[in-house]
Amino acid sequence: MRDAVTSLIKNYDSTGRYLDRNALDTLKAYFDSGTARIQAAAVINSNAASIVRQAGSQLFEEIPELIRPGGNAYTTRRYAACLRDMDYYLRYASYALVAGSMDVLDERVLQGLRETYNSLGVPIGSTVIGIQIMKDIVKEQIAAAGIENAAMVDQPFDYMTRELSEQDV
Ligand code: CYC
Repeated sequence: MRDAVTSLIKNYDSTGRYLDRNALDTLKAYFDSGTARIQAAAVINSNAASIVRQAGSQLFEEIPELIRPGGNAYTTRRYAACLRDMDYYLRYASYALVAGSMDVLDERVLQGLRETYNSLGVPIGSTVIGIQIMKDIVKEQIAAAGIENAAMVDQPFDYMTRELSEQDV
């Protein structure tokens, strides 16, 4: 599992180069955004349960078929599995934000997920909508907390969305 710093070092080390201007600019941008990343993670951590609950309600309001008989989130077991999955996405998004790298998402969340979802009939389009709803709620709360320069918050949510939706060619 890598973060912004270890991925950069790995790249330079593999070709035996000293850190050049580009590398230093990348590092500087990462460290400059450090406080905002940590503040964003703090907002997520202290509101996680309510973010998941609110996003779930909004998702089932937008796509009520999910919780009707025949829907993938119908029965309390599957309803709970869906909220649990949303909680996974939120928690791992907070890790990726702090790491400044999407590597943790590839390694811990996305690997094999599409195949699992397809085999269980979990609708990917609806999952993507759920992830985007969480992103919007998180962004609202971050703005309300007065955290500036938090543009990076979109990244992990958009990354999971994109990777989940990607079709095999
Ligand atoms: C199931 N979600 C699962 C399963 C996995 C994950 C592995 C199958 C095993 C199980 O039921 O626990 C996902 N597991 C993960 C992820 C990680 C992991 C991401 C990384 C930490 O370890 N159904 C819907 C909604 C959506 C949903 C759109 C919620 C957004 O209609 C989710 N996921 C959902 C449901 C199941 C599931 C309902 C149960 C499906 C079933 O058993 O029939």
